[in-house]
This record gives sequence, C-alpha cells and structure tokens, in this order.
Amino acid sequence: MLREINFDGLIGPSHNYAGLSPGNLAATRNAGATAHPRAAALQGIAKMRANLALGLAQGILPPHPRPDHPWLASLSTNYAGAAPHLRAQALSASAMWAANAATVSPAPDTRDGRCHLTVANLVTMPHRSHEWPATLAQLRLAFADPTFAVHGPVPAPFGDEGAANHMRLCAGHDAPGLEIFVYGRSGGGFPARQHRTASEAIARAHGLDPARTLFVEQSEDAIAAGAFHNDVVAVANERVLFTHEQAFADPAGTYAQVRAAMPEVEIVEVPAAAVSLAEAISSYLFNAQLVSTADGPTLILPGEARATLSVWRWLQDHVAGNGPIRRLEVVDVRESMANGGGPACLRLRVVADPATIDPRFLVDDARLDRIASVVERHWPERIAADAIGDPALVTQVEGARVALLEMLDLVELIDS
Ligand code: SUG
Repeated sequence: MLREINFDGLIGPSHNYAGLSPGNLAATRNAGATAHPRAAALQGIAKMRANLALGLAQGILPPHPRPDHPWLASLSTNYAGAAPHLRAQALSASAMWAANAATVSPAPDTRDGRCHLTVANLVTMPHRSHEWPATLAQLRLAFADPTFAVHGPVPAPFGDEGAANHMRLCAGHDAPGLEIFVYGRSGGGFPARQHRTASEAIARAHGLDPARTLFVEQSEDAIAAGAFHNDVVAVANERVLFTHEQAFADPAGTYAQVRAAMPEVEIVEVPAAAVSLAEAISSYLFNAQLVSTADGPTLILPGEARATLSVWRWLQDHVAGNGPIRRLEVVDVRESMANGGGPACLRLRVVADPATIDPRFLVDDARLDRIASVVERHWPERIAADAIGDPALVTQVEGARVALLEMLDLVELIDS
C-alpha cells in the first residue's frame, strides 16, 4: 500500500553555526554562535517520535562524512591546510535538511509507474554543493527496489534544491497528483537557488504529465525577505495549499492555474495584513509539516510559530473557524531553526509502499531509542565557532558517525 513516509535527516555531530548561507537570515544572524549538536540531534529525534505518535511512517537519512576530505582534495587542499571558509564548508552538517536532498515524484504521477527521485545538485551554496554524492549513495541503497528510479543531479549551472521548491496536490497520496515546481530569479541581492531550467529537466526525467505539472515563479519580495526556499512561505498536502499572500510572483494567476488543474483544491492564503512576510519567515509558520492524520490536515509547527503573536492568533482563529487545517502540533527544533531549518526542512517526503524500502532507513520508537543512545554517547555537546579547526573535534565527529552507522548496520556508507 502506498503511503507518505517522512525521511528526516539525522542532525550530524558537526552541526555548527558558520553563517554559510547568504539570504538565509537566521543562519547569517547566528554566525559565530555556539552550537549544540547533541541537543540538536535529540530535538530532531523527538520530532520523529512525535510523528510516529501521530500515526505517520518515519524514515531517516544519516549524516554525511564530515569533514568532506575528498571534496577538499578536489580543491587540492586538506583540512589542516585549508582556508577557514573551505574548512567550514567541508565540515557543515547541512545535509540534515533532507527537504533539499531530492525531488520526489510518486508512482501515480509518472509515465512508467515508478517513484522517481532526482538528487539535488545544491550548486548555489558551496557548503551544500558537495552533498549530492553522499545523498545519492544513500538514495541508491534505500530505494534500490525496481519500483523506484533514482537519478543523478541536474548539471551545473542550473541550481536545484530539491523538494524544498516542489509541492504536490492530490485527492489522496496514492492518487495522481498535481506537481508544482517553484523557481526563482533573485531578490534583494540574494541569489535564487532554484532555476526553472532545472525544474523542467526534472519533470522530463520523471516522466510527468504536462497537464498535471506547473512551473510557478517565487516572488522576489519573498526571496529578499529571506525565503531562500519556497517551503519557507508555502506548503501543500493532499487537497490543501497553505501559502503566504506574497509567496508567488503572480498569486492570482498561480491560484487560477492550480484551480484549473485541480478544481477540488483548498487554497489557504494567509494575508500579509494578518502575518507579515517578515513574521512568516522568522516564525517559520509555513515551514511546518502539513500531514494527514486521523484528525484531518495537521500542521507540525516549530515552537517559534507559537511564540509569534500574530502567527499563533491566525492559527487559532483558523482552527476555531473550521478552516481546512484541523490540528496543530508544536515541536522544538530550535538548534536547526537557528540555521534556518524548520520541521519541514528536516524531512523528505516519499510516497511509497514501506515494504519496498530498505528497512535500515526506516525507524520505530525502539530504533529511535538506540539512535538516541549513540547520539548521547558520541555527539559533541557543543561546538564553538573557534573549535572548527580543532583536530580533536574532527576525531570526535568522525567517530560519532561510524558508531551510528555500525548501529544502523549501514557500514557500507562509511566512506560515502
Ligand atoms: O541551505 N542552512 C540551510 C537551511 C536549509 C533549509 N531548508 C529548507 N528550507 N528546505 C540552507 O541555507 C546554514 C549552514 C551554516 O551557515 O553553517 C544552512 O546551510
């Protein structure tokens, strides 16, 4: 049976605040702060437990090998000798944001009836541009079953940031969907990370039906205000599209196209008069996971959304007024949030039959207990900005990942 499975990136032992992402206001604001990788990973695990408690299927994508020595070697340097910015880029735990791992088109949407995944090239940010080989190795293992097709990255310079700029609307997860690719141009001097050419290439590779595929431009105002990915200002699930009024370059035209392709859609637009773009972005209201539970459409929100008066008031009114979103769940992922990654950034959605997935990538409560105990034993308690070059930190980070992969029975990933 096809169902939605959320694969969360397990927050890696090298999680730190190096301010590597211009245009991501939280990350640049927190540059130089002390990070807490152990607490960060435990917050992510608690979020996964909360998802299980809601009756959702849950998977994981383990951290990548960091520092990325082969990447530094390709730049003719090594960790000890590299310039500080290259060292930070090589150590980044940014693969935790699994929404940027790949774009996924479930089997009901594709010409050959397979579930297609294209690994994201992430070429716009140097620290993310070297994620894709390790991500691809994981996807090829997890989705080795012939009911999946796993594609390599779209070539540079066409930036692709994966599911963070892709939404799917459908009558039910196992029904044919309308796939919406959101691309950008730039805004406020910040780069657009998703290029239309990349989105079009992915739609072709996945064999999508043009009648059920839309390419929509993100608003420049949203990018300028810090929405470096569309999933910071809009999210979709089944029949519901939940969006800020200023998410798209042409909101009315976008809604008309969506309604024409899928008349039963329920568009929930939050007006700027109720929640400003700045509040939406600082609270990550739209970086919630919008999921289907027994209670109906449910939003899994970061604590920052509850702490933002206008946002929480809007949500309360929506639920009290019998709006399409029926339930609110709040999770604490503040270590990830401080680098601009909310609940939705941390997960990649895959609609598939769980029986077709390598079980080493799926989790239940007992497995999360074992993962948490590895994290408690091996993840650094803190990483201060000036510790990035410390050889003892590198030893601890590398050892922690090996301990995790041994426990997960995924030692074949040690070098990739
Ligand atoms: O690419 N932050 C990530 C956050 C990604 C959020 N993902 C989604 N919106 N789906 C990024 O900007 C910060 C790393 C640093 O500065 O050390 C970072 O990469």
